[in-house]
Amino acid sequence: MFKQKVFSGVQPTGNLHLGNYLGAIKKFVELQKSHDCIYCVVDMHAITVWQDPAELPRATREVTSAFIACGIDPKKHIVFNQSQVSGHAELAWIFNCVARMGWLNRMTQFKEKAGKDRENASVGLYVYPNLMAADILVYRATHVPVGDDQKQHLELSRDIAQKFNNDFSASIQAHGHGEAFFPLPEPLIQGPATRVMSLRDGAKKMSKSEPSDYSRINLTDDADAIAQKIRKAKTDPEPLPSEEKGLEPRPEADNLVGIYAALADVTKADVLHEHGGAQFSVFKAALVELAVAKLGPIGAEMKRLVADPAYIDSVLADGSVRAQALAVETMQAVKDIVGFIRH
Ligand code: AQP
Repeated sequence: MFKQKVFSGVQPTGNLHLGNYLGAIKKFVELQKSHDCIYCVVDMHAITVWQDPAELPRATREVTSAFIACGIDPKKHIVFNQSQVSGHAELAWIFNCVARMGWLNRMTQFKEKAGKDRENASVGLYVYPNLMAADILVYRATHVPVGDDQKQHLELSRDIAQKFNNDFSASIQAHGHGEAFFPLPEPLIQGPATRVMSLRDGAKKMSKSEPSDYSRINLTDDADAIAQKIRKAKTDPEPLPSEEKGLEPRPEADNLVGIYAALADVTKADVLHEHGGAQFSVFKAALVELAVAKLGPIGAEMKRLVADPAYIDSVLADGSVRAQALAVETMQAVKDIVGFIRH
């Protein structure tokens, strides 16, 4: 009933890392072959926590350059920054009135990010998932490639779409939109690296905001930095197991095997078939070689692209115009459905 369409976003909040690449951007690239795709630099999400206005444009261009360097084609698909398409904020407001407090109170990311100082967190951080639902649904997107950490937010997006469809059912039909106006967007969370962990602690997610740079591989790291970080990555003294089951009680080993598998486009079982029984010194050397071969060209291309901000800005401007045209169409229908008079 709904045309298949892909939407996803990345926040311009700091160092893009291997988790962002394997959990999200690499999938974005693959989906271009089979779907119409819209990829967004979500600058409005970024300001839910303080961002230096002098730094935000650089970070926005860096994410855009990563999209392109990883292989996203901004001509065939749409690449833009969220703040330039007003439909995101407009639909988010309507969703603020659809989503329930009880739903948002269950969001674990808010609890983690607000920490103990909840009273001092921005209201934007609290309603972040409503804006995320609006990002997806303003294009009536059906599929959303994300890392495992976004699963709960995607479930909330589906709940919001469902409640909107139910609450406004009569009006949706009266305006000729059939049974349901919004699709229930499906998360695409697949493969061996949906949750890449810190290189220093197998229990923590690899993250942009972690103070230790040794916890992550940044997409702009050069070969020496990649090699050093992998060599210093925390491991245990045992050799690699030959079966996946043997990784279960060993989060650091599991993480490195998952990274290897995702970079090589094979399964963890394939990696263990080849490297089972190897000492970490040997396996890490193979991982360094693979990571440098895969990430080196991306980092070099990102550096080349960020040196040309006029080109990056032209990509975002072009994408914003095309995204705006799609979002306006949805918002006109939404305003009719909700009962707003349009002039
Ligand atoms: N460690 C990860 N493993 C797999 N996927 C990940 N993603 C993030 N971290 C991992 C996925 O990357 C996409 C973009 O993430 P984001 O920038 O929108 O938000 P984030 O999750 O807040 O990123 P960070 O690095 O974790 O930032 P901080 O440190 O601020 O919390 C999303 O699809 C996300 O799932």
